[in-house]
Amino acid sequence: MPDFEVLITGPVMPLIREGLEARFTVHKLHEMPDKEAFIAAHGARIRALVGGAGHGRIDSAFMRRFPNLRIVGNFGVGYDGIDAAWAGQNGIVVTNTPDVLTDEVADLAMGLLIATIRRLPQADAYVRAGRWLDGAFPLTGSLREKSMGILGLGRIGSAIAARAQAFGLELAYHSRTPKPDVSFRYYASLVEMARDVDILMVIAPGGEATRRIVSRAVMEALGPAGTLINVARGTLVDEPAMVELLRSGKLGAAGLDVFEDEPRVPEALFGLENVVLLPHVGSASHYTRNKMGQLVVDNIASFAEGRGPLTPVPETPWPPIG
Ligand code: A2R
Repeated sequence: MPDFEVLITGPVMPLIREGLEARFTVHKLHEMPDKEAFIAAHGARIRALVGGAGHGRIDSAFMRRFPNLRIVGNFGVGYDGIDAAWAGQNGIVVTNTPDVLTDEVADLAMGLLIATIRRLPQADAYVRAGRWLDGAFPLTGSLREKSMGILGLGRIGSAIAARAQAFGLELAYHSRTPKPDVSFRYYASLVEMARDVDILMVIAPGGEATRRIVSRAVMEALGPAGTLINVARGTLVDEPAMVELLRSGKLGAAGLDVFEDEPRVPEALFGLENVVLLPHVGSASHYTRNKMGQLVVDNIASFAEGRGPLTPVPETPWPPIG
């Protein structure tokens, strides 16, 4: 498709690059010696941007530099790095990769929860250090007779809930609106839910609306016996307050796959025994990343061929309204 040129804004998996290159002229911004010069010279030819976490923000100022931009394909379900509202108002569709990663992230969330409560990384380190020879590993916390509050009972939150039910956890949730046909207790107040549960599972979108929604007050309500698990975005948690509360024991434990300024992680966490730290690997299996990558390519291809995007985000409905 000669007229449909695509700009990839950062490193992507070969499946995406090759899938796009098989159909379109593809430019790689991160490989350009002079990015500004490239955009100034070729910006008007670009119809599609492909971005993802770690590529930098695709905000309105960036998108404005491509006057013929029609679609932005995001690698990942969270698209807080893209100003989707502005895109929608300016006739640009944004796509993400929902559903194909739901089960993988839910699996990881439960794995991280168990790792945090049963202290699996610490137990592994114990064996490797030869300390088992000196005595048994200390007893740990338990999931038995515990309750979990889920912040964000959407696609992934619901998949986590299904797994948590099989583990025997009592469930509650908080979101802006109660979900029909859900039997778990709904809390309109996050701090009230945190007060009532043993575990807070965070799986709502990032962005301004949820910035530091897991506030100091929420974490204090979760308390010294409470466990925080975050598999959403680091921006949802007041990270400095979390570090302080974990250090002082006012928050019991945390399992974290995401951080406010990742890949930079507060070094104060490294020395803590009551945390498990992962490098944002919720969806990071070969199987699921291939599905996500294919969906990025399929969205762009379907759109370019006049069949519309497959998974547009709610801010850019298709066909466009009005
Ligand atoms: O608020 P609602 O009723 O629209 O429910 C959504 C909830 N949510 C929020 N809850 C509290 N305060 C907010 N400001 C807020 N905004 C959204 O989060 C819904 O229950 C859930 C999001 O569900 P889905 O849109 O189905 O997203 P999915 O596929 O589960 O992924 C969640 C996030 C992604 O955005 C990535 O950042 C992360 O998982 O990996």
